[in-house]
Amino acid sequence: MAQGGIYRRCEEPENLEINEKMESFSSRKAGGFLLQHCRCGSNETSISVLFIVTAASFLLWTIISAVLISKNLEMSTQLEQLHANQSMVMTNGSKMEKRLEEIHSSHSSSESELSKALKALETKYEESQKNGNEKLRELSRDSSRSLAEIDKIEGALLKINASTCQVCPNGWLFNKGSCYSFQVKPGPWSHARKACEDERALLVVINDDEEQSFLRLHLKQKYYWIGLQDIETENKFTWVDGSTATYTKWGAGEPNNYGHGEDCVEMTPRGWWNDIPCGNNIDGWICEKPWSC
Ligand SMILES: [Ca+2]
Ligand SMILES: [Ca+2]
Ligand SMILES: [Ca+2]
Repeated sequence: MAQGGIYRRCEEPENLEINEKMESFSSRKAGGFLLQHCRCGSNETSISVLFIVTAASFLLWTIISAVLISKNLEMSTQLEQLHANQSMVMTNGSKMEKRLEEIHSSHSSSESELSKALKALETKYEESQKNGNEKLRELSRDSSRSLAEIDKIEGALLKINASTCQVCPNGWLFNKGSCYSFQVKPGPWSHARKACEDERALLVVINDDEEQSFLRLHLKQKYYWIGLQDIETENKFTWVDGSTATYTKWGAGEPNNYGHGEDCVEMTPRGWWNDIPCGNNIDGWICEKPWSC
């Protein structure tokens, strides 16, 4: 059809309008623009141009096809590469999943072992605690037995001492580690003091209310010298052992140092203390010495 159009344009110039339309139609195809410059050439020229156009079209088509094929191959290659990458990713994913499973399994195994070890430790601790408590009870029993044995030994020792020791001399009274002798022999304070010393004793030194109460029980309505005096310094009462009087049991208004002076102390039948002249001859005196075996 294109060739017919060209022939008509060259042979029938009067049909210019038709030819122009044909040229316009041909120009929309490959190489059509070349026909616009061949209005009145020879047939050979037209054929050559047509050949050139056809060759150029073919060449262009070939190039485009080659480019398309190349692009297609490149895309295929890329697609294959993507498939390969996807496979690799999937393979790696599977490996990672497997590794995670292994780690999880290992973790579960370790946790189980730790749990077992912890239970074993708890069991050992409970056993140790039980054994420790049993040992403590045993020690406590041993301690009780030892204390009982010590008590027995002490009792035996006391019996031995009682059989070999005389707690106080005959006629002396025992109280709280001391022996007391109530001597009913009239005489002054200095005589009483010497008489006690002759017995390896002292005129009684009354240290507290307990001792005072014990002595009061044995007065038998008599007056006795005790080891208290203020001979050296008026109103500074000291005991025969050199100690200062801290505990006292003075009667009402005593000590009053009455008359020409009163520097020695007696115990009245009711147990009260009274300062009187040291030279008075009263009923007697009380000696005291520590208990000894
Ligand atoms: Ca005493
Ligand atoms: Ca006095
Ligand atoms: Ca007096």
